[in-house]
Amino acid sequence: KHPFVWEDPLLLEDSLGEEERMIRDTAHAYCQDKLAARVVEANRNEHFDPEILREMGALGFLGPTLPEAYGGAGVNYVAYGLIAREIERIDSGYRSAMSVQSSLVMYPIYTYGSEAQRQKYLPPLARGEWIGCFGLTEPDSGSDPGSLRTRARAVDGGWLVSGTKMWITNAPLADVFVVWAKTEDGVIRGFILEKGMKGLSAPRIEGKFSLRASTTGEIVMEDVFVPADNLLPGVSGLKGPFGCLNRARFGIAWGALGAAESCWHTARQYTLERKQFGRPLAANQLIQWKLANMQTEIALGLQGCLRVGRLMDEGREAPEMISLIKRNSCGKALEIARTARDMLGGNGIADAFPVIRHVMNLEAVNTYEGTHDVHALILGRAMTGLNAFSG
Ligand code: TGC
Ligand code: FAD
Repeated sequence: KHPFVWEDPLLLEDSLGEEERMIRDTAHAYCQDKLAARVVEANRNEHFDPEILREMGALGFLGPTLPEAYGGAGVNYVAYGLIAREIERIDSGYRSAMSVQSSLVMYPIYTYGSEAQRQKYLPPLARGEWIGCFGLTEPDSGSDPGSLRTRARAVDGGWLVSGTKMWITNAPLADVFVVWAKTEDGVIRGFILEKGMKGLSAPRIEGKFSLRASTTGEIVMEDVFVPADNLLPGVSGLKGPFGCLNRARFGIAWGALGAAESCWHTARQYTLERKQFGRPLAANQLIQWKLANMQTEIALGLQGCLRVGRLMDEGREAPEMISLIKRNSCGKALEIARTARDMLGGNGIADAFPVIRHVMNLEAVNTYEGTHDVHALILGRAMTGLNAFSG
């Protein structure tokens, strides 16, 4: 009989290359040594330390798939997913900071930007010296970004951009803002705004009970003059922001399972140690059934992420595949976190354990970058040919 590795039941490890394992080990060590110690206070105090992005930059975790010539690490998408999983094993808020910088700011500048834009912005973003944010969502435009109202009016030498973006990760700390706006002909274009531009502000959103270790804000733009050179020349239409979202959603699919693994391992250890009715909680059938469900969903979910990662590395991914794994990982991770919280009894609500923090975080992770239900509708449309978004 071959041995059964309970924490890696389908031997994901065997499917990784040497370089992928090395990157994963580096990420694991950094997250356990440097992030784990900070997260409880950060979560209690709703604080994100920008130094974290500089540390991630030094390790090559920002824009890791981009070429080294622009400060990237030139690694594949599977490696990017493995990094996201290790970071989110600690906290979804830290993975958010990495995802936004890598997939939603550096990726569009690299893919849709001019050579001058790449040279100017990518190296400091890769080092974490500059912080980026991505403004698509608005107060009246969330799941339906095509309805966005931010406007860019052509003027001599550039554009005047006006509008409000809502729920923007990193916005209050950001130096660089990738903002999506409609020009006078109604076409969506991407603009790079910089901190300090007249008419630009990014107030912080207070009182979140999810992703408290990540800073979230608005972007308020009142006739901000944006030079013509700051328009992203390489794309127009919704496929611009969606191209970025495909990458970020892929990272979330891996990351959410990292958070789920943290909850599963905590619940297993806790129920092995905690005795009630004269024996460990883990000796009860109901507890083992819950642990088996967690193990099964995580193992299967990771295989799906790995498969999509390999297809991305071959350039064969369809966006619907990414919807499938983003939806599956986030929904399953949230369910696993809630179950683990219950298994810890009263201790399940205390931040001495990571579980309640993961529960709270995963509520937002299940909502952002396309809600659980919106991804179901994307898959439903692809399966039936019928669009259920609008009547
Ligand atoms: P639809 O007609 O489907 O598409 C319009 C155009 O976009 C193209 N497209 C895509 N291209 C590449 N990848 C994708 N995934 C794409 N999805 C659509 C499409 O081909 C079309 O192109 P063209 O050239 O024909 O014009 O547009 P719709 O208005 O019907 O959209 C429907 C829907 C629901 C799919 C979409 O709007 C959606 O996904 N909504 C969810 C919104 C969302 O995900 N927002 C995310 C905001 S950013 C964020 O949350 C960051 S959190 C980060 C963190 O902290 O980690
Ligand atoms: P709505 O679109 O109003 O949806 C509300 C509910 O209605 C959901 O359950 C949804 O599934 C459902 N629904 C919507 N349409 C349909 C339909 N057609 N059929 C059935 N049900 C439907 N955005 C950015 O641009 N940049 C960021 O950096 C960013 N960071 C974020 C960070 C946090 C912490 C959060 C919470 C959000 C962030 N977002 C960001 C915004 C995020 O992408 C949106 O919250 C998300 O897309 C959902 O939009 P909404 O909140 O307006 O909800």
